[in-house]
Amino acid sequence: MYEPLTEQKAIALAVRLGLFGEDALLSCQEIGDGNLNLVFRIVNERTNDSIIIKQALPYAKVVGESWPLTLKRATIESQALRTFASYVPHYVPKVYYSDETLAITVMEDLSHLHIARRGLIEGKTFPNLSTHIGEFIAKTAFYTSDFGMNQQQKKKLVQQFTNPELCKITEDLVFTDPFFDHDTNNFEAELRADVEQLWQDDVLQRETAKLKRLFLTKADVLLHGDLHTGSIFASDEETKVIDPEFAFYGPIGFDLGQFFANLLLNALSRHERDREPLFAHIENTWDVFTRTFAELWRESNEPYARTCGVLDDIISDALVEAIGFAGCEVIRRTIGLAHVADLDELPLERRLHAKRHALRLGRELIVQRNTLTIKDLKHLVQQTVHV
Ligand code: SR1
Ligand code: MG
Repeated sequence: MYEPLTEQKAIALAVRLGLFGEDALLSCQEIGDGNLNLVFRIVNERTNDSIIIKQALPYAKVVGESWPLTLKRATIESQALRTFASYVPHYVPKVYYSDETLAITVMEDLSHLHIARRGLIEGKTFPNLSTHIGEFIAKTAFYTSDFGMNQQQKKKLVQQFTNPELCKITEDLVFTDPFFDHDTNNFEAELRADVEQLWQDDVLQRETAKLKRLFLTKADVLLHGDLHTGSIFASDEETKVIDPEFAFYGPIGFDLGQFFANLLLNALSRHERDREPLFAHIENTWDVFTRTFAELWRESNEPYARTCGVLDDIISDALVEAIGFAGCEVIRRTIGLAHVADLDELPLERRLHAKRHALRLGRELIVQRNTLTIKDLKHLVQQTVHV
């Protein structure tokens, strides 16, 4: 039977599973600060060994019990972590145990690392972040695509990772609600005029509808599905991707776009002179992604691997998608239901300025996505500054 764990019950579960030695002295704290789940950290006080038990709640914690949410997402998450681990074990936490009924995943504790979002807000640079995330996205994308995997096996994975309820959240919160006067939206009263202008923008809506359709229909690669900087643990040396409960087969540019957007949002929260590390991370992510993907492509059995232009088309489509998806993510994190601390923690005047900037930037990313290069993103930030 499913029941939400308490700290005591989480300890009892860890004991029952034999995850610590018999003489362990266990303590537990619920440390979840995300929108959806409970996260228990259990420590053996004698040895300092620790584990994480993550449990899905049957509703969205950020809203409350009025928003029911499938427990199946815990199974999607543990299966995605295991699938990613088969390609990039160094970039995901180890999964020790999972239970579909209890909706739990027991995994490696990464508390020695920082949540990348919090670290970036505090001014950390995480010098390897983009190299690691570029490699993570390239390898997971390539190996789960029809280029890196047997076609029959891929079709089975597409079925396994059909994730309709969590995809619906993204369809609504990222691709729809922020572009209309919807009651899930949440923004400062001072932004109303800017937001209403966006709601009346036919060009923007038409282009966003195209991106939403891609998200709904293009089963290209297994995606993390929610790859913002709060889904990444990092230090100067290490990077680990967590929380793939939104995993599904979708367009190759989606994870890239969400990652770019969250770096851009952090850039907008900073003074101009401090933004360069974020732009450098965006360009390096793209560089590592394209180089890694191209190496795998060249070594593959894909019959078209040596046909001139085929890889170039895949890469250029991925960039157009990534830039467009980044625009949607920038806008929804500014006026939609789920915000980012990078902007929300700014004092009011700076926050309003940064959010107006974000709305203009998000729009241009979506509308101009077909003609922008990766280096243009930095210039677009400069051009869309609100005056
Ligand atoms: C109701 S869930 C809101 C957001 O939190 C998750 O992390 C996803 O980004 C989702 O859109
Ligand atoms: Mg999450």
